[in-house]
Amino acid sequence: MRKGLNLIQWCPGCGDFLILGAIRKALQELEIPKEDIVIVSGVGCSGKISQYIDGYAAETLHGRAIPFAIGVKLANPKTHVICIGWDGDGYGIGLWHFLHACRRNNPITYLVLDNENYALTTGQASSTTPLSAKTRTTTSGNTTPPFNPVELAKSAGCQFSREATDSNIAELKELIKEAILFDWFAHINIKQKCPSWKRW
Ligand SMILES: Cc1ncc(C[n+]2csc(CCOP(=O)(O)OP(=O)(O)O)c2C)c(N)n1
Ligand code: SF4
Ligand SMILES: [Mg+2]
Repeated sequence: MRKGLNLIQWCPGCGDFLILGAIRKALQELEIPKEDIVIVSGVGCSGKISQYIDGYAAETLHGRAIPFAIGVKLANPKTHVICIGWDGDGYGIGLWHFLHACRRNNPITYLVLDNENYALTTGQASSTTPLSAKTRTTTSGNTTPPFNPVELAKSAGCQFSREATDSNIAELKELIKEAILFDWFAHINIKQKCPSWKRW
């Protein structure tokens, strides 16, 4: 795929810019040859993020990035497969893939950009929207309790599941490096700024 032809079209102030920077820097510091990197993304505002990172890229379907990523890893176990998802993508429509990957301990890195809403489709409530938050689908305040992705992952058997934020990029970069070097399924839930829709 020819890269660099797709301009980034995220809103000003979006946390995706910082997270992209942290992923790029982590890979650079680990000195992994780009031929050994496969970035697999699902669908969300930054679904094209796989095209902005040096390495092979696959932009897959909403909620279906994990099975695709596992397939890549099975076909070529030497590659570092980094799967990128979002709260609606990975904790909503694709939730069961996440839980089974935790249970099976498939050796991929799974980064979830959690802005606590369905941003690309204009700000509906997701599985991580806090109680009382007003969204396009919870106009009087959310009454459905969110789940905690890290606790959920651990309860499904995940041995590496951490919480991070786009407010501390140095820490996030180090955590991403740790996750990539972990031999089995490694999950990071990254709390992400979304100034356009997340107003809580
Ligand atoms: C199978 C399927 N269902 C629904 C959609 C529509 N859709 C596109 S993005 C999206 C939600 C995105 O929310 P999230 O995954 O949290 O990513 P964000 O945009 O917040 O970064 C939905 C429902 C789709 N693309 N494919
Ligand atoms: S809607 Fe939110 S997540 Fe999407 S690009 Fe804008 S700020 Fe980023
Ligand atoms: Mg989201």
